[in-house]
Amino acid sequence: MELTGAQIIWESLAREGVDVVFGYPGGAILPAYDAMLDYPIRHVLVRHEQGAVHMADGYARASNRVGVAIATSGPGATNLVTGIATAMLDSSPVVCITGQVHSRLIGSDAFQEIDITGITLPITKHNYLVNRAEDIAQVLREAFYIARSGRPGPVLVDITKDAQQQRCPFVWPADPKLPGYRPTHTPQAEQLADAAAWINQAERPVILAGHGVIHSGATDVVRALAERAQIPVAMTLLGIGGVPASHPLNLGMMGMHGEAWVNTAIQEADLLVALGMRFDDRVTGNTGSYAPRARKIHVEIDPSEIGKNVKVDLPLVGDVREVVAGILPAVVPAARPAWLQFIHDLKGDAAVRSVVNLPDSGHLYAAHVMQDLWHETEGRTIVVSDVGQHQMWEAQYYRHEEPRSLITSGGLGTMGFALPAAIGAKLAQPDAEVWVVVGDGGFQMTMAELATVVQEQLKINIAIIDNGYLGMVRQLQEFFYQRRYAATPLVNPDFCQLAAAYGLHAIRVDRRADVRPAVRQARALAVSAVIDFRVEQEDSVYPMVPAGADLHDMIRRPSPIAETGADQ
Ligand SMILES: Cc1ncc(C[n+]2csc(CCOP(=O)(O)OP(=O)(O)O)c2C)c(N)n1
Repeated sequence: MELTGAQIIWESLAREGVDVVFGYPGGAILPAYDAMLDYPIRHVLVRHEQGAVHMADGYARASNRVGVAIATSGPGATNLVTGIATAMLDSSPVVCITGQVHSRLIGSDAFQEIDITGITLPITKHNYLVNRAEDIAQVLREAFYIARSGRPGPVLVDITKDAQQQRCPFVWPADPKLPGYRPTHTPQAEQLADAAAWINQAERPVILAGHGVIHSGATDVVRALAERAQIPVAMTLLGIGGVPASHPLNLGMMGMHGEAWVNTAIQEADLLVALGMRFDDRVTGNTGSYAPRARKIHVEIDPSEIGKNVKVDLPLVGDVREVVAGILPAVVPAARPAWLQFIHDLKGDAAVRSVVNLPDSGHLYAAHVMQDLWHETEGRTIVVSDVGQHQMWEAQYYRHEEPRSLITSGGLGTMGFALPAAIGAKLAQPDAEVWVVVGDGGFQMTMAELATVVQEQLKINIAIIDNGYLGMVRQLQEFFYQRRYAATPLVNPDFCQLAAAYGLHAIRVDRRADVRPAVRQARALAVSAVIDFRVEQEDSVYPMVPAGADLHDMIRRPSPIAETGADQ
């Protein structure tokens, strides 16, 4: 069959099982848009191309399928950059298709010509410039394979306008033909046996569960390992949901804003079993003093992560699910009462300090909102959080039971991620309840996508944690810059009027007693709702490990007495 390059794009996407793409048109991609009308693939018109990639990314994270974003050349392509980098840092499988100027104009600084493959080289897993229609199917076949295999990541395919217009025979390649790309590895049997032996010998082991646990669908085997050997599990931000929050061995989040008992357990451990995580600096603090008593087993699909940040004693390169399944048979059941009791005792102290356990002072704290949202929804929604203090409070107080139920930008920490990513998540899981948890700063970065919510008739609930500041930066200024609030106070629009302008339902909440009724109301509505939670303006996230400090060197919440006093 003879087709245009533009038609081949859609034929290829259909063969890859794509049901929705997120995009924004322009001249260089117009042949593809024109051809799109003849294919039964849903196109979501975004309001800014950054939103398109975040949507594709949110779609991928919610579903384990490849998300697709489309943009035109020049500014359309450059607007994708932050979204691509976000997907890269969090290993999210996304394919971006951009239009490029006519191949004869390349290199001439033609109107809307930009070297997007050059620009995105370091932030894509791979990218392509295609200038012949007959290469499009093969390249897209490869792009999808690369995006989803091994350690997933974004792939960009830049297609010249003439390649979209040319006609050629369409042949769907049987395989991606990438002889130099070997994304899967299997550890040797002796290594698996060593790992089991180390686990059996350990007295104070901790499992560190990262995003890879969720990517590889390893929840059940990780849980089996934890239960059989009674190993407590600490999670990275992106590992949340990998083990149910209600599981007795789930410790919670580790790292800069991890609870004190989690970080203390890591520092006291004699064995760390790191699964699909990469010892990011937000997780380790000072690597020189990180888990000094622990031998370290690192299970990781990407060999370049082994030994990158932390010296590892036993590397196991492979898929987390397969590796843990390989270790399990030789793991001997254990009880470890002393170790578990030690950690249990640490938790008591934290509960006393927690703001949600203080008497109601009449002030609304973001932690209250998170805890009440969790209670109302029973931890069964998809929460898409943005970046900042609210992101950490969400991670601390919303207790996730399921993998893929927390979607957030971890590695790049991209403000503006949440609303568009939630749109993608909702399209990937139409039956799921989706909540956006976003700061008043981050919301304003991509709030134009409210129009996309309306145009696509989506039901999403948006909780703005409105503290009148770029809160996380204000916190840094409070702790380390003598409260000199340079460029962090925000003058905001009236978010309720803004929501109403889009035809959405708006609720304002400034008392704790009103949180749960507002959540109930939002859930009951057919239309999307925006809740403006006016929270304490100068609250801080505790504990906090200052950047580069020792993991055990945490700033703790001031004592409850001082806290209550400050409230009055
Ligand atoms: C695109 C982008 N720009 C700047 C930052 C730096 N940054 C990290 S958190 C933060 C403040 C976020 O404020 P807000 O969205 O109101 O959330 P809050 O911390 O108050 O919960 C800033 C500016 C960032 N992460 N992303």
